[in-house]
Amino acid sequence: MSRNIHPDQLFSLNNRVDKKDGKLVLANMIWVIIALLIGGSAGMLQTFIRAGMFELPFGIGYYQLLTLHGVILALVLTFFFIMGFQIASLSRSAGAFNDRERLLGWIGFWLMSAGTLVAAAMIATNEASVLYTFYAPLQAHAFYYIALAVIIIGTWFSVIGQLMRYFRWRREFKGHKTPLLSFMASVNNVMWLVCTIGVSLSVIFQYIPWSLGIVETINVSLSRTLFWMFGHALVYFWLLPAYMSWYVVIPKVLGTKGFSDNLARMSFVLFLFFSIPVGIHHQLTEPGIDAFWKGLQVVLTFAVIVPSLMTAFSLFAVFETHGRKLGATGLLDWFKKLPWTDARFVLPFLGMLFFIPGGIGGIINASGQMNQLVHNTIWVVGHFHITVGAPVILTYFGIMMFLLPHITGRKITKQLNNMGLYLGYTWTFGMGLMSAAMHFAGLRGAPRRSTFSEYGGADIAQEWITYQIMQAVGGTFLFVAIIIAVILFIQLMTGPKTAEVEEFPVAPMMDQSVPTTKWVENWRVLIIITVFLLLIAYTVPITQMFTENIPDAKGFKLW
Ligand code: HAS
Ligand code: CU
Repeated sequence: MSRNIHPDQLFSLNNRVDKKDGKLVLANMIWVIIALLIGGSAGMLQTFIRAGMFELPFGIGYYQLLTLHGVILALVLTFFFIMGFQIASLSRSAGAFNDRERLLGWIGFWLMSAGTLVAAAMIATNEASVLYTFYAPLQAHAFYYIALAVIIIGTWFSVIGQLMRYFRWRREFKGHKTPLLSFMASVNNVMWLVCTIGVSLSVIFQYIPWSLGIVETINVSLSRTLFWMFGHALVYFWLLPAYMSWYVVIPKVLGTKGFSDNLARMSFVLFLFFSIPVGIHHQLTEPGIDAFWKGLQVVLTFAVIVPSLMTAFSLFAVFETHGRKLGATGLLDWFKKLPWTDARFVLPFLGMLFFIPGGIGGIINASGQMNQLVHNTIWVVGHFHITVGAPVILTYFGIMMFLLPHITGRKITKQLNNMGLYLGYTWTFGMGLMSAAMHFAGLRGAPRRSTFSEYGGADIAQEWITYQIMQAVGGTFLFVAIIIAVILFIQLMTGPKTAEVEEFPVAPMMDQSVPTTKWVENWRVLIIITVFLLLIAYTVPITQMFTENIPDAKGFKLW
């Protein structure tokens, strides 16, 4: 195709998600709705149990329910959403998938579905109450680990199909910068392929042989380190689709341009570099890793805060310039000019507000000394509910508001828009209350990953009760919000079809026609730097886990 095509023309080549791609997107989104309902119900019950108000019937265990909650929400819901949204983003910005690329998406979808069903069966039969982090030496049934591996392999198929779509665009429009959304999805996908290597090696060579009884013991430090090499990048794998929407979708919803294409790409590249070599910040209190390497990974963790600060800066810039264009004067008047009745804006905006304390909490966690105080407490649970449980999920909801009608040929009605607003406010109230209570209880020493106990009537445990009741109230509001969400999403997909179809908003950037810095799309360089940083951060600590004489552990089944 022509090299001389004008960038503005390229920008508006595709206005819709292709119909066949849309089916694949929808299949993924249906899993999201199912997972939300099951995982959310489990969550509410947990808050009741922890408040000492409820006991599970039929011999169901607390940790069994907690495993279900974590796996279904943190892995299943997010993975299906991310695959669906990224496929839609590529199809919308780069153009329809070809048959081969789409087939990979479907194979991925079916593998992920099969893995999910087997993992759910293992949890339901109480063979895998080991939580979503599956820390050794707790030992689940081999099928649980195999099922998780199949889910990950499913995402690889889908991701490779998406990357093939992106690279086909690059060949077709040689010399032009790729559409921003497609570039962002590709960064997330490459990060995913690199970070999942560690956990896959651990599952294949450690967990599966050990749970099958082929070997008797497991190297615990190694398994946890390989898990977190993936586990921290995982949190950005959840976050980056939300950032895609904040950079590209939100400005269009406001009716304005995004701040900077070059800045957005740079921020994503920094995520690629720094998301993986930081996993040890989850193991700061663990033995077997030298203080020096913990310190180094803490420094790298502070580096990965920078692209989030760049994102916050871009958002403020967009909001302020937009408000001033509408006539705002004074320091903060622009705030009033934001579209407060549009659910496509309000849902993610509430998420952004959550991310301010969420980010601050992350920085506290990452600070070595303060981590000692919070690590094993429910503070950390509060932290991840105001990161993945609010900014990320509220933005996912905001995306589903337009994506579901867009691919099924409908429009958001006024009534559904209002339901979206109620969803946002109910969720915000519930999550705000629950996670604030978790943070405060954590500071008073309330443990994480534990069921209700009065600890023999200890005074300190009495202090936690009020917070636990607040958590249960918050959990109830969240459950109400989930019911609203499920009804809303079903209506968005099944209402009467309309002649005019809801748009998938994609904004041009203020520097849209400026070419991008060359190396930013030089994937060879990007991957080399990513792997290089990974090796610097992990080679010595992992070598020490093999060479130092720490005994391996046999498996435990404590439930
Ligand atoms: Fe975290 C533990 C450090 C971000 C998720 N984290 C967890 C766990 C999860 C999780 C799930 O260093 C627990 C895992 C487990 O099961 O054990 N986290 C950080 C740091 C960041 C961070 C430094 N975490 C996240 C995100 C997550 C997430 C994002 C999910 C999506 N986290 C930790 C550490 C631990 C940890 C330790 C281990 C704790 C332990 O001891 O176990 C940073 O990336 C945060 C940077 C973010 C910012 C905020 C930028 C703000 C923005 C919004 C702007 C708002 C606007 C609107 C514009 C600097 C972009 C405002 C408008 C107005 C008008 C006001
Ligand atoms: Cu982390």
